[in-house]
Amino acid sequence: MVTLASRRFAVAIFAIAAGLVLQVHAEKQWWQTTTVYQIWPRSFKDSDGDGIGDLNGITSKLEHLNDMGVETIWISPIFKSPQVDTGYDVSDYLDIDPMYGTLEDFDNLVARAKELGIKVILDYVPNHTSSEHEWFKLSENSVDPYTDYYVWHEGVLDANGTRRPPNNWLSVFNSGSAWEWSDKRQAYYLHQFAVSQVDFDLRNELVIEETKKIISYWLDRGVAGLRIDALPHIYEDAELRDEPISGLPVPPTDYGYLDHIYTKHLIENYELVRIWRDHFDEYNSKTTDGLERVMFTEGYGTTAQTTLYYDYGAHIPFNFLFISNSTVSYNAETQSPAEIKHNIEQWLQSMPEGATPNWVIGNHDNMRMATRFGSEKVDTFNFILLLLPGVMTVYNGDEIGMTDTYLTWEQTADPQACNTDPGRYQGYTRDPQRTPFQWDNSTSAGFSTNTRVYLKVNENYRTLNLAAQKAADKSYYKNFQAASRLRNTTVGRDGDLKTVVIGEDVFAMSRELDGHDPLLVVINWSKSPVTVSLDEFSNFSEKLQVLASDVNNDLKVGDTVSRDSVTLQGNAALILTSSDITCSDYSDVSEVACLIPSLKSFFNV
Ligand SMILES: *[C@@H]1O[C@H](CO)[C@@H](O)[C@H](O)[C@H]1NC(C)=O
Ligand SMILES: *[C@@H]1O[C@H](CO)[C@@H](O)[C@H](O)[C@H]1NC(C)=O
Ligand SMILES: *[C@@H]1O[C@H](CO)[C@@H](O)[C@H](O)[C@H]1NC(C)=O
Ligand SMILES: *[C@@H]1O[C@H](CO)[C@@H](O)[C@H](O)[C@H]1NC(C)=O
Ligand SMILES: *[C@@H]1O[C@H](CO)[C@@H](O)[C@H](O)[C@H]1NC(C)=O
Ligand SMILES: *[C@@H]1O[C@H](CO)[C@@H](O)[C@H](O)[C@H]1NC(C)=O
Ligand SMILES: CC(=O)N[C@H]1CO[C@H](CO)[C@@H](O)[C@@H]1O
Ligand SMILES: [Ca+2]
Ligand SMILES: [Ca+2]
Repeated sequence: MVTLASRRFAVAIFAIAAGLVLQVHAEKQWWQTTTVYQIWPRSFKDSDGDGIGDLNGITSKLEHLNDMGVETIWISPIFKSPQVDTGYDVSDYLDIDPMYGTLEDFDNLVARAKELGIKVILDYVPNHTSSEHEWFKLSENSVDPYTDYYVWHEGVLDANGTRRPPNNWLSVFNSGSAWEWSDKRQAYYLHQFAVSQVDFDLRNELVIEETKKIISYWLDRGVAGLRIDALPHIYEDAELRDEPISGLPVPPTDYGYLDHIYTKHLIENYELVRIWRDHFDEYNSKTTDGLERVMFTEGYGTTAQTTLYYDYGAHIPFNFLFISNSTVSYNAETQSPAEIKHNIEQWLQSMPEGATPNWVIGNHDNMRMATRFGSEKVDTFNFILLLLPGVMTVYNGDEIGMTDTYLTWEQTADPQACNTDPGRYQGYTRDPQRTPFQWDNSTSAGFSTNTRVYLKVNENYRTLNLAAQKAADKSYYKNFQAASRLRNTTVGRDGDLKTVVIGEDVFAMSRELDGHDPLLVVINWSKSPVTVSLDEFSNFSEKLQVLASDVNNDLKVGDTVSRDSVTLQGNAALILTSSDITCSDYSDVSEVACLIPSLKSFFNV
């Protein structure tokens, strides 16, 4: 294991040797350059008209995902669950919830995905089970070996004989104490999330063995990896010490009331990731198909806290810097070319040498990308993230610029919001980003034949939908597809990265590799007119040709601009390359120039 100190040293040397250019050329495994598409199964596609998305619905859309350029899908929890927290409360890790289908449906999905070359990743929730899980029922009745599978405590008695929880810990979901009394067991159990999401005691070796069995079970069923949920919350202080008050102006039952020094980011969480990585490695060493199975980890924290998961064996610890930097949410107010550059560099400089970078633009826990940044920035962020080196994770619907849906207090289902009140729920609810996928302008946006669906469809579906964007000459979707094609080239996979801020308003980044066609992304944030020179990118020819442009831009594939004087309209987002390149220079089809004819037909030019 690399220590933090020696790692920083290695990074420093790397930074000096590489100058400002990140060298990323090396032999790569499938997962190091993949695009991960996060599917929220409940609202993706309903195949049987019950108003709830399901596995057969996902299977029916795999071909479409392939066409879009997606190589990996990550499906949020589909396991048996009472659905108190949309499946993040699992009652059987080894079975599929009937509302999503059956194990057979799942096997069909994996088989079809394999035919199309799509990898499947599942969500694994190791922190807690639903209180309806068989293990919890047995634990509550003190049946061995399950007695100590969860965190139990008999509580403490006040002077007047009243019993209360052992400490002041609070639930993440703002419901007050993280401890709940069980009459059966005559003890409190810990729940960092909802009352019915019971925290495991992962200091118990038997529980760790169970986690390994669950991982192997799904790998055996053909998944290419697991995304591990809520890592920072796995271990809590063994001495159960009270947490200090944060001083934030929130009610004392809100999670933010305390400073979580004893229930979050404990070093034991990282040590558990190491145990799992060893398990993955052992599994991989026994397989003969050459497919490396991998572990993605979810842990919101400072960049140092998150990148430390790499050192402990996570293949990809999700990078949320395009969502927030753990203190400040990154949105239309905080964005600027300088911040973009800073975000990119912060991650690259914090991750250990040789690690695979990754970038997340949205997920089911945060406002949609188009709502956070404004619809006019959809192409901007898709171009940047798709053409950065490493893994990009996109949340379903962001590729067509879906926006958050307003839901009333009565329509709200998310426990994190329902535990607050009608005056405050909007600040906590995660439902607006979870409404049905907008496939077309038919009933329920083509998501379901049923007019009654899990969360109401956004009213903008009549114009904002995939079918319309496929039919248009230019659209967010077509731009996503084009950028995905360009990402899937030698330079997109292996090119060195250079990022530049020009003046205050323009962000530009290149991917370059000796002997291969280069790529250049240029973005304009400006409100006041400036014409910029891109001469800093001196390896490009003096005339640059357009490969893709934002939906409001008049520039078309094949149009040329002068490198020393480019005028960009408001919110412009362009992907450019040298104009002197031709496909015949190379025999390799994965060169940018070889894609130009297909990009032209793509945009009908
Ligand atoms: C990437 O390009 C190769 C050809 O170089 C092609 O076979 C493959 O389907 C492409 N993948 C995607 C996701 O577009
Ligand atoms: C017992 O004492 C505690 C404070 O130590 C107080 O919060 C609680 O309300 C008391 N209960 C009763 C029944 O008096
Ligand atoms: C997050 O960003 C804000 C605004 O740019 C900055 O003040 C703060 O220091 C950053 N925090 C971290 C942990 O990087
Ligand atoms: C619905 O979509 C179809 C196909 O995309 C289109 O032909 C039709 O005009 C649309 N109808 C309305 C009312 O927008
Ligand atoms: C430009 O080309 C030179 C010579 O091939 C190379 O050394 C340099 O790294 C390239 N610049 C970038 C930003 O990749
Ligand atoms: C960026 O957009 C603004 C607003 O439309 C425009 O005035 C400005 O000229 C553009 N900047 C560049 C560098 O083209
Ligand atoms: C980003 C993410 O997946 N967050 C999840 C963390 O865990 C809680 C409880 O399992 C979920 O509610 C969140 O959605
Ligand atoms: Ca269904
Ligand atoms: Ca825990």
